[in-house]
Amino acid sequence: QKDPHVWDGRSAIVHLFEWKFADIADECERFLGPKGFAGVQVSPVHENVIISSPFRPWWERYQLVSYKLVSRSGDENAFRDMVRRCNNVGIRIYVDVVLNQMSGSWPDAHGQGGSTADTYNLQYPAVPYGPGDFHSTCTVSNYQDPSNVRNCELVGLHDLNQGSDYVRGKMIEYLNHLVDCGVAGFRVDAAKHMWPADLQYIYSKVNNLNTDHGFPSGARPFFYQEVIDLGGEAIHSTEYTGFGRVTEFKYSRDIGDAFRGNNAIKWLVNFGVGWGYIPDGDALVFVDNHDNQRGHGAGGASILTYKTSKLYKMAVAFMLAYPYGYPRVMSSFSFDNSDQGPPQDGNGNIISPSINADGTCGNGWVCEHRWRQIFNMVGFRNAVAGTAVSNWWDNGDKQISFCRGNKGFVAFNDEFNNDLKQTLQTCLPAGDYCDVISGSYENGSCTGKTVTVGSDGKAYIEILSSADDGVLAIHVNSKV
Ligand code: QV4
Ligand code: CA
Repeated sequence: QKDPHVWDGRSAIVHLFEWKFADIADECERFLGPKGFAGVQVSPVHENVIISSPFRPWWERYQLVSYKLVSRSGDENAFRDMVRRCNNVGIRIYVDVVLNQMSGSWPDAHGQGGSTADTYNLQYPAVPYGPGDFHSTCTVSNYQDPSNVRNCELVGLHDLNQGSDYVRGKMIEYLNHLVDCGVAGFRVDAAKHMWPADLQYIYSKVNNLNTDHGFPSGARPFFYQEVIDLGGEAIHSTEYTGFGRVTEFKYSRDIGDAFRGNNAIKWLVNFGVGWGYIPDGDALVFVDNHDNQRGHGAGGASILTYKTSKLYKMAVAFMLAYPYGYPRVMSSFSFDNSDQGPPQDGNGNIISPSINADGTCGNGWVCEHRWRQIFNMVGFRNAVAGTAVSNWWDNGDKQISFCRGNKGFVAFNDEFNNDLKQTLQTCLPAGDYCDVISGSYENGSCTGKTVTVGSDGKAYIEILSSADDGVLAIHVNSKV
C-alpha cells in the first residue's frame, strides 16, 4: 500500500489546500493533466464542525461531526464528479482522512450537512458514536510516552478508540465509501496518535481500488501517514512503514535549512537515506505542508514557504530533481495569521481562484503549482524518471550541479554574493536546450535562456547571484 497508482510517466502530487471540488475538477482538466502532474491531495472531505470564532479557520476541517461527504469544498455529488473528471485526465485523488478523533468541545456544534453533536458528552449521533467509543479525556502532553500520545486527546480533540471493533468498522466503511467514489488513496492525519497495529488492521480491510475508474484489478489503496519524527521522541516513523508510506518531516526541515544557507547545499550530495531518513520507497516528501508553512506542526523557522519565494523555488526544484521519496508540492492561499481560513465571503463560502492572463492565480490564492519554475520541474522529473544522479559537481560550498542519467541536468547557485559561471558536464547529447526555469519550452521554441551542449556533453552554465532564480534546468524534452 505504498504504490500511488499513477499514470505512466507521472511522478508528483500537489496539495490543493482548501480548494473546492468543482475548482479541482477544472484544474485537473485545464492544467494538472496537461502539465503532467500525477495526483491531488484534497483537504478533509467529511462533515466538520462549523467554527465561527475565530471565523471559519482552515483548521475547522480537522474537527469532525460525521463521515458524510459534505464540507465547504462541496457535497458528495461534487466530490464524485471531481474524482471522475480528474481520473479521466490522469490525475489521482488522495483524501486527507482524520481517524484519530472527532471534534473538540464546542457549544451547539453543527456541520455543513446539518448534523449536530453534543461534543461535551461525546455524542455524535450522525455516525453514531457515543462515550464508549472514545479514549479518556487526558491530554497529549508527554511525547516520551506512547500511551499518552495515542490514548489521550491531541489539543482537546476527542480521541477515538481504534481498538474497538465498532469504531474500526465505521472507519473501514468511510474509507470504502471513498474507494467506491474512485479515489486512489489516503493521507492519514495524526497517524502517530494511533496504534500501528490498529491502522494496519483498518488498511487491510479497505477494498481494492475501483476498476470503473481505470485501476487494475487487485490494486490496493495508497496510504501515506502523517508521523512527525524529528528524533528525540518515543515514537518512530519506522513503526508505520510496514504498511504504508510516512511523511518524512526531517526532509522538510533540512531542505529549508540547506537553501536558507544554514548548511551548505554541497552536503545534499547524499540527501535522503544518507541523512538518516527512512528508505526511499517509504517516504513522502515536501518542502512545506499546510501546518508547518504557518508555524503549526514541526520544523519552525527552518521551513521555506511561498513567502520566501526565491529560496522556496530552489528547494522545490531540488526536491523534484533529486530522486528520494514521493514528492508533494504545496499549493497555498495567502495568509497573514495562522488561523486565517481560505479566501471566503462574509457567509463563509470559499471564493474560487481566478486565473490571470499569465497563468498565475488571483483572489487570494498563491497556486505555487502554477509557478513556471515549479510546474516545469514536474516535467523535468517525469522526463528523467528511472535514472540515477551522476556527475555531481560542487564548488565546495553553495553551488552544485548534477545529471540525471543522460536525460536531465540541473544547477543551483545558493550563494548570495557570488555568481556561478562554470563549464560543467551535463551528460546530455549535443545540442541546444531550453532552460525551463528562466522560461518554458513551448511549440518548439524557448522563452528563456538557451544552453548549448557540446559533443563532449559539456556546457557553459551561468547563474548570477542577482538573477530572479537560483536554478537552471535542462532535459531531453526541452531540446530546442
Ligand atoms: C485549544 C487549546 C488546547 C486545548 C483545547 C481544548 O489550544 O490546549 O486543549 O483548545 O479546549 C485547533 C486550535 C487549538 C484548539 C483545538 C481544539 O488551533 O488551539 O485547542 O482546535 O479545538 C489542525 C491545527 C490545530 C487545530 C486542529 C483541530 O493544526 O491547531 O487545533 O487542526 O482543528 C502535532 C501532531 C500532528 C498535527 C500537528 C499540528 O502530532 O498530527 O501537531 N498535525 C495534524 C494535521 C493538523 C491538524 C491535526 C493533526 C489534528 O496536519 O492540521 O491540526 O487533526 O505535531
Ligand atoms: Ca489517539
